[in-house]
Amino acid sequence: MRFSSLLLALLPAALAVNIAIQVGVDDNLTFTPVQTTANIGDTLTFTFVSKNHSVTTTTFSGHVCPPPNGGVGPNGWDSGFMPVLNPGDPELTFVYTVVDTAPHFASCKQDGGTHCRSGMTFALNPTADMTWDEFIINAIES
Ligand SMILES: *[C@@H]1O[C@H](CO)[C@@H](O)[C@H](O)[C@H]1NC(C)=O
Ligand SMILES: *[C@@H]1O[C@H](CO)[C@@H](O)[C@H](O)[C@H]1NC(C)=O
Ligand SMILES: [Cu+2]
Repeated sequence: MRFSSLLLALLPAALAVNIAIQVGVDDNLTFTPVQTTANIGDTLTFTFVSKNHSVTTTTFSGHVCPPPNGGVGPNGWDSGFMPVLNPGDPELTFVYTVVDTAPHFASCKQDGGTHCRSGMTFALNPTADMTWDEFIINAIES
């Protein structure tokens, strides 16, 4: 009993994976991929490849755009602005470690929300009730 609960406690960490997301591929206002599932302990590595974006959590609906400074929690995040002056610079990454199983919705806070309202959206662990497809519509209409 004790041994198996120890194993269960260690297993998620042992299997933690990193998920790579690119921000601004082709100079577009996009995250690639637009959504992912991840387990507690996994990391999301956002690499900024063009322009001057952020990845910042916001609300699923209502006042989606712009995401607020610091992001929307609990357990939200905000990369801050990441201007791509030297593409490929290792500084142009932001790593978020997944700490819960809740859905999280993120966008870019640039330009008073214009990137956000153009549909620059990302979902971590979306659910059947809170899908990325619905989130992007909420962002465009916000
Ligand atoms: C960028 O936008 C162009 C024009 O809409 C589109 O053809 C291309 O597939 C987009 N690239 C990505 C990575 O979304
Ligand atoms: C990036 O965007 C922010 C917010 O608009 C701005 O304050 C900052 O000066 C920009 N950085 C560069 C290098 O353009
Ligand atoms: Cu942006």
